[in-house]
Amino acid sequence: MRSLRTGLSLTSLVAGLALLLTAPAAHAADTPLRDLGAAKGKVVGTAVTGSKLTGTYGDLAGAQFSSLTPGNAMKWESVEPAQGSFNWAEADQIVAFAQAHNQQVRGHTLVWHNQNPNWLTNGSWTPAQLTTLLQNHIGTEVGRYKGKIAAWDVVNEPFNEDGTYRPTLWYNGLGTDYIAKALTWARAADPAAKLYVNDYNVEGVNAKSTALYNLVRSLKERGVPIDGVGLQAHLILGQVPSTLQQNIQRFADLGVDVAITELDIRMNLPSDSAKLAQQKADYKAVTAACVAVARCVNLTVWGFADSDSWVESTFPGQGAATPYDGNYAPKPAYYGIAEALGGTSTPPPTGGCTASYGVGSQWNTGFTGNVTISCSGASLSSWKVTWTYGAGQQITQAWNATCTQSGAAVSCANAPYNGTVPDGGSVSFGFNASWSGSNPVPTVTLG
Ligand code: 9MR
Repeated sequence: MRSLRTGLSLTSLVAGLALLLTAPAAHAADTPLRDLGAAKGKVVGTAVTGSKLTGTYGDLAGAQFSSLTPGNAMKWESVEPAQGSFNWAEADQIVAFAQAHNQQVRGHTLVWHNQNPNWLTNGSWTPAQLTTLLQNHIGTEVGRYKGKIAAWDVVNEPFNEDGTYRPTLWYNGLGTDYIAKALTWARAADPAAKLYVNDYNVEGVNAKSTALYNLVRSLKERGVPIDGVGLQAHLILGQVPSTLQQNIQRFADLGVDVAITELDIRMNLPSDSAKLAQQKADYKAVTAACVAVARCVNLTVWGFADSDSWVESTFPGQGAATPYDGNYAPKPAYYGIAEALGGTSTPPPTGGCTASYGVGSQWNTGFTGNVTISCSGASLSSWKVTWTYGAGQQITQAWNATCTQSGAAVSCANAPYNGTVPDGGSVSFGFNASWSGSNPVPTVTLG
């Protein structure tokens, strides 16, 4: 409660609350994805970064999703950066957030060739040492979160594109049996967690997914614990594999669950309304394929907002791969997921432009406000935003817009230089105003 001691902190707290309430308000009536998914027997998840689980990002992560996957926090380099020295802070934080929001956690990932600590990658290990290292790692991490993880991506990305085994630290040292061993150790450490093998480019029927299929079949024949396969689904616009549902079904028929674990659909930038409409269709097709197969239990996006995606830094010139834009406004893709889960769409599926009102800071007689106009699947060449103040607030000065107030009615139009709001972009303006008594947030209209 230290932040309540000073007036300044109190006003910024009030201002922060006003922003929280207003940012997603344009679509407040939409049923959250997690509820739509529940009605279809599907868990809907997102990858998250622990430090961002606050403000609008935290609100959306908690409200829209019923499963969280730590994007990086549970990887070996994160949890044991120096041998024997552990850092569980971000992973613990994400697990606690999930529990507070009645969400599952997908643990990601125990055995991988990437994001291992240097001491492990650069070490020279005998097979016996590697066995001990891996067994201890799995026992320690799975044991720490025993009872709190719905599913573990035990082994990540074991295959090459042609379906041969990827030559990793683990494969080179221990042979193919590292997979069976890892699964067995994970089962011993948390018998309730579902155990997955996870890979990319295995969404359609192809050489790599067939190798995964053969692995799962052989593990089951040998009695090795395996509960599911993760299809990462890092897809390219317009390229959802036509055999996606068939592929999900063949794994289900083997007797394992399927999860879409890391869905994103990237496009060449900049985005425009045609690309966003295609992306909506693609998200809808992937979701529908999962809905069509009962054993497809979880659909997880790899970051829910374009500003939090790995794509733009990894594929120069590509991006806009997630269901929310960089201002946390839902894109057509969001409505593609929602519709495939049985939800209805507002606003129109082709997208549109919205205005949101926020209070930046507030003091005893005045406050600074801001309005952001965002477009997704549409654009503007000029704009006007109107609202009615409910408690006598009075605008005294505005910037980046021309504002007039008559009684309670406020009307703000673009300045000569900022009428254009591109598809996928936004424009903001600010103002100072007076208030007394209360300062309720008005409903703004873009017209
Ligand atoms: O989202 C992760 C990103 O922040 C990391 O920099 C990257 C490093 O490899 O890993 C990303 O997540 C990957 C996931 O763990 C496994 N499948 C591919 C994902 C995207 O690279």
